[in-house]
Amino acid sequence: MSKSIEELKSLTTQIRRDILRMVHAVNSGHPGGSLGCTEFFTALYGKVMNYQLPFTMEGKDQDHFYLSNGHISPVFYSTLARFGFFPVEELKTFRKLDSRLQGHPTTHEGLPGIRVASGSLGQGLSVALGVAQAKKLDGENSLVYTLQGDGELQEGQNWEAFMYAAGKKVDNIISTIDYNGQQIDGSTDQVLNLGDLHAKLEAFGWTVLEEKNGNDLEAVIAILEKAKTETGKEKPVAIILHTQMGNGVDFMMGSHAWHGKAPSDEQLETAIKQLYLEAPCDY
Ligand SMILES: Cc1ncc(C[n+]2csc(CCOP(=O)(O)OP(=O)(O)O)c2C)c(N)n1
Ligand SMILES: [Mg+2]
Repeated sequence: MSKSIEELKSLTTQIRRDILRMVHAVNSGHPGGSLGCTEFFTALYGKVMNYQLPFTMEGKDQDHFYLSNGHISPVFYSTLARFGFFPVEELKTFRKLDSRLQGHPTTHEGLPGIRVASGSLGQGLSVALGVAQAKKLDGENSLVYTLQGDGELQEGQNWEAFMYAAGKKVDNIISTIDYNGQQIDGSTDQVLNLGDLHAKLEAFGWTVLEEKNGNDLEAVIAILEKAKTETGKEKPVAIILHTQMGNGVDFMMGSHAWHGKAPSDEQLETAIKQLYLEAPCDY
């Protein structure tokens, strides 16, 4: 059943609460990128993507999503749970031994919603392109969505995939880049400047859209819907989505420091107060 924008906005707050609780509980994991991509995931699973439950690996005649920057698994797992792929209770098992919710997504545990292992950066787009081409060969009209980190683009396999997608006219893919300007060791500018990413992707033959308000749910829905209208035109479609690492928690925002660090007990308490919900449904 389709949720209203107001319901989806509350859900982004709930997902942020989940992310912090999951990472805090095991004192490990990646809150920064997760908090920054919360609107993207909510928009995708709440409004934009065509999928059915129960989940099937093949997902015939359905849109698929591939997370390439697998370290932001907390936001992926919380989104899947909140949209009914598996019980919310299971978020408690994040990063525990024998859990289906490994620190980086894997497939052999059979967690509904996960179609590829990720965490070794750079591979997701290549995988998704294969799926997109298979869907075309099967005569499907479905779309394939991906998410990559901006720091992740320093991994060379992405550029092979960008070239391949345009060269083979894979026009049923919408590939979003989490453009938060941060990565594990500092800003992307300091570590390895991406230069004019928009111009580079265009030069590689992609249709490139850009959204400066990647933490505004309505703006994210709108840019994804616009991207859909650009599919089927013999060119792959990219969205450069400007987000803020750590968005929603004042002391985590905009710094690489929270790329992969858990909050202390006091920090969790402070953060949760900032993510107020009248009727939180914490697990
Ligand atoms: C192939 C590979 N190299 C290095 C790493 C270690 N690593 C994990 S996350 C990360 C930073 C990625 O930056 P970005 O994609 O911008 O993610 P963000 O910090 O914004 O969440 C690195 C280098 C990895 N997981 N895989
Ligand atoms: Mg980044």
